Amino acid sequence: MRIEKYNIEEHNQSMLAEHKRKFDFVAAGVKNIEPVIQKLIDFNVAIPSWALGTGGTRFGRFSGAGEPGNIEGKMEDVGLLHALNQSSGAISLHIPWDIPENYAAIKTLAAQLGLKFDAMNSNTFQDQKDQPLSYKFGSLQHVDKKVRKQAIDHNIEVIKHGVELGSKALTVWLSDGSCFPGQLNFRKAFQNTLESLQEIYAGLPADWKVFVEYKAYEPNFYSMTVGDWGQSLLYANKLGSKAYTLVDLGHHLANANIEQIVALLLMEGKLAGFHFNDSKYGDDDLTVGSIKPYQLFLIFNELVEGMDARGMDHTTDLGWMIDASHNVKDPLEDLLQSVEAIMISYAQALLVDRVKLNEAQQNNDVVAAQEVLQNTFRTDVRAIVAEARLRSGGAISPLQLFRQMKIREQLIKERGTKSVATGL
Ligand code: LRH
Ligand code: MN
Repeated sequence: MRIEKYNIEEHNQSMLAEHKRKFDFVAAGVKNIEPVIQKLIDFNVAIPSWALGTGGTRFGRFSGAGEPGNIEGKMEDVGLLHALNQSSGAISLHIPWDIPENYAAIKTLAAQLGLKFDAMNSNTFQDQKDQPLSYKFGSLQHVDKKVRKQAIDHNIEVIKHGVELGSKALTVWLSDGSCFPGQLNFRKAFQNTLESLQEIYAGLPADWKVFVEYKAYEPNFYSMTVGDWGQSLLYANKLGSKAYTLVDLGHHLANANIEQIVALLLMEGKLAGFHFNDSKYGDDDLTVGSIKPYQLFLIFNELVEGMDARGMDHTTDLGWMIDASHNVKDPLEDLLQSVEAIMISYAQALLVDRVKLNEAQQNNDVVAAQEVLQNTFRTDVRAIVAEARLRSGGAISPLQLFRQMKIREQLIKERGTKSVATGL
């Protein structure tokens, strides 16, 4: 199914008066609002192909209905999100969950839906049915060179798919590690992984990047061979200028100061970008901004400050991706909420009075510094985000229109209740 322009226009017409009242109120309090709106219009978040169906845990999965059963259906769903919010114009594929059979047809469909192909994701954390060697004891770290070769070849194959589709980056997340003390020689595991990544790096086209994603634990529960930002940065620095560190918000130990990690990776020019989600305990992959919205704002505050300090392009110089899993929500509604939370935090970070903040920091005026940030965090910018959507042809309230148009019901009519999306 497709959302037509008139669907959006009818919705916006019915919401316009209320929206204008709210927008005029908040705009009155913002100096120089036009560049902020333009930045919001230009900003896009990539949608993970593995998060368009219902997720689950080891304790169970309560399947949803009308899920996309193939890559074309997944692209259609991302196209629906993008039609509604004009901020989801890219899809991030995971191989082998989404192997593109016919590149030309997939690219034509992407063009029709206004979608680009963001970073490609390899998968050496599962054994495929016809796979000769198992990744039970790791992949790029494995003590057996044959297993490492198998994993390297898979990553090279993923790059090939990406080149055909116009992607410009490979994300490598490794479940490699150990579950018990003594199981692994940490130094050898690091060196095997580095050597393997160097072979993958050598296979990167000149204009590509490789994103090294770290994670503190799960599925290994004693050590992970890319366990934190320091280890990922060690790999990225040893690999070369095309290697960067990817920050998945759910991959930290409790109470980690992620905004400080972001500030330092940016300072080093080694920040790849993000897998946005939220969590209260572990890698819960919950809706962005649903548990710790202030942390998300503080991360965007460091991003805007750090990117502007380096003259970076907010839209293109970092990878903006969601990585979430939906156990109890409709996947598309969950993703609409996540994109909205990201746009709100970005808008607030763009409104921070950096002159006043810098002054307070220079005067060690701790109270004034906190007031600058919290005044902005407590500013309701939703009408500014909606105005950016309105001007770029999106819906003033994407979630409301998704429900008013009964889109899930229409997808169920088209796909039935049994279709299951590959992914987590
Ligand atoms: C690992 C991870 C990684 C993906 C996977 C689906 O936890 O965040 O980014 O490959 O989720
Ligand atoms: Mn991730």
